[in-house]
Amino acid sequence: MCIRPLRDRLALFVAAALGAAGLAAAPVATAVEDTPGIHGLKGEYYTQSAPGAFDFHELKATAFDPQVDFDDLESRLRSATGRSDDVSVRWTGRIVPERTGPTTFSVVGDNGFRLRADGKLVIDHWVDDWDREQSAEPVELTAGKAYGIRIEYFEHYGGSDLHVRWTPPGGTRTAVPQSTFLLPAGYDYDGAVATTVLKDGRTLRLDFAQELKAPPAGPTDHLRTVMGGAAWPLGRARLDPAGPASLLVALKEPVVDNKDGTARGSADVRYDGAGGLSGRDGDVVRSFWSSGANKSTHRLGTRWGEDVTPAGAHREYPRPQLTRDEWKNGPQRRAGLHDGHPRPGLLARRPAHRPE
Ligand SMILES: [Ca+2]
Ligand SMILES: [Ca+2]
Repeated sequence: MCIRPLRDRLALFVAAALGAAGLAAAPVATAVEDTPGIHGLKGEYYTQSAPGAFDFHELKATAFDPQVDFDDLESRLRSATGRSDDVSVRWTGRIVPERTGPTTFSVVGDNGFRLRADGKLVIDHWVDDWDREQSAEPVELTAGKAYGIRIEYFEHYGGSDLHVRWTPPGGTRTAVPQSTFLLPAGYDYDGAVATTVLKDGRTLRLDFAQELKAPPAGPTDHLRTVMGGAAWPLGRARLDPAGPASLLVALKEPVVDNKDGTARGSADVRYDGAGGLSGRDGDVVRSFWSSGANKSTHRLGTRWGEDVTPAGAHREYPRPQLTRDEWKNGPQRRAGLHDGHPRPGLLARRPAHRPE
């Protein structure tokens, strides 16, 4: 869970600390509310007015996005807007760097994008292409200060992905981590701030920025979860014994993934606000749409599967499904050949129109 309260700290919003190289405008400090910070961005998903318009025509859904590092946006765009082409997304919030010094942002995606930091356009690639990474000029950031950030993106057709990265001072290029993002000032959000498919592949954990009351029976009727584009059946929900700010939801079918728990894709969770979830203070949790990592290590396989490699086939690989008392169709096929007729299988593979 990535909640890092900003209590007891007055974050400053410093205008003009970012922007075109060489600009040295006097910083304009603005107080940010002294409340716990929720790490993530507000994502607004729009349909475009026409194919190829690349505009923000009709707002269809608002999401909490922990970060902008999507390998495949298709199912998310469809879930938000009903379609996965001709869609635009705007993410807004603030970024609080951990190190002071020159910081380089870069973005790569399919299709166009632009990035504003502290109100200044630092990457402008509103271009209908894909997989051409764009890097901004390094900008001077100050650790602990909050800078406004806005990422805009459009998907035309075909595949869709987007990765917003940075190279902090003395660091290496990585996806901008969730821990550095804050929601926009004044945006009141009380939904899940992290959603994770746990290692067992059978549990979905929803983390909140507040402690919850024990959920009533059946709140999962009001939750909808999509894994890899497929709606996933849910069981009962309960408070996490490790902490009442998390909800554990049983998955009726295990989510299959790789043995390292690092597979691509995400868990996509929507709550309609009517399932009786409430904070410990009694405030009802409103509807939300969130997403997060799939860390399942559950794999489909036999108990011998881990022993077989390309270089070491199992000598006696058990095939119980091929055990039978007698072979029932062998004699008929052989009988056909003896009679001078081809086997039925050979007839089926003959081309429909053979040259005479
Ligand atoms: Ca698409
Ligand atoms: Ca595309």
